Amino acid sequence: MPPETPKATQPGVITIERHILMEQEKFPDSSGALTSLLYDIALAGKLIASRTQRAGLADILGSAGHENVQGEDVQKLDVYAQRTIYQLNDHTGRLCCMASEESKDIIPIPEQYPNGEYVLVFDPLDGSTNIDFNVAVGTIFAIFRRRSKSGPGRMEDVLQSGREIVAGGYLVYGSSTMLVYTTGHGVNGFTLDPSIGEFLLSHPNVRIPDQAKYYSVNQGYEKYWTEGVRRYTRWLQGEEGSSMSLSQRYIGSMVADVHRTLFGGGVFYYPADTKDPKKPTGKLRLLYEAVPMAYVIEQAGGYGSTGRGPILDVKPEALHQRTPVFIGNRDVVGKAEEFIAKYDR
Ligand code: P6P
Repeated sequence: MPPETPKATQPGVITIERHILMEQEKFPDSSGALTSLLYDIALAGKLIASRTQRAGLADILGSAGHENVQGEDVQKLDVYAQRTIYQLNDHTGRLCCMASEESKDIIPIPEQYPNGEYVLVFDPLDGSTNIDFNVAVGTIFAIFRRRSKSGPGRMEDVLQSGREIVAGGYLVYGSSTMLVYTTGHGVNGFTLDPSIGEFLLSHPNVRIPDQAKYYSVNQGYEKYWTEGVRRYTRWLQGEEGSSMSLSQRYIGSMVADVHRTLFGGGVFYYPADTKDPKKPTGKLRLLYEAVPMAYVIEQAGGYGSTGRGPILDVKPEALHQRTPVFIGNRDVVGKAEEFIAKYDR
């Protein structure tokens, strides 16, 4: 019996490059700059993946021996990821500036290169403290159009709310390497086939499952939470008059925890807590962690909240501003807002 001839309408293998081009065809007047920018991010992902997959073999495990602007110990892979993303983007003429978790100020385009129309903000290697334990880590990114007319990018080009975002997504370096992103027309997931070095479309039109399955929070900090967050967590555990019956999962790597929430359903949260007076609104950063993840989850039918309202509505006042994060199924995240409104004046 000869193999069935695939129907003409069923496209075969779709690489991320081909998918991005297909997306671009929907916008005849597009310049192609965003398309090329997304290519560059995919290429950065391949290079970073190649290092993370063999981190234990090369001398790139462990600390780089200095702290970043967050006061966190920089890992050697952090440095590699930051440098890779910067070097792939500093000369292309597509960006007017960049911003990174690893850099105190905005990152200008070197003066010998042209300034472009876009801004790239990113966390080069989120969860990097887990690398030495072989736990999944990731890269998170968001792309905005510049607001200033021309010349070098300025802080006003970077401090934009999530409502202005043009594209956002993440790479997760786990049991496989995936790139999940959206340009505002749904979410698509691509899996890296290391044998050919291509990201192939593996999860088209991703939607968060209707049924929540997991709740994901660092329960070790419960004593630092507000009453509303404690009662919300009881509700997730089937108390406080709830019929919920969820499993608890927490990896301690935001990209991996949000990725499981997106594909498995449920909620990931890192609430405000009193653990560190310097971080009263929790640990996660608004611009290059919460916003891209909230954008992806909302494009997949979920919701991203600060606990008091949409993450995407928040206008950043500072580059490394932190925010409480509740991301997942809209109904489950909405419940967090109810408990916080009721118990945390
Ligand atoms: P904690 C990793 O260090 C990170 O920035 C996020 O990826 C993760 O969600 C969070 O911190 C984990 O923080 O306090 O639970 O260890």
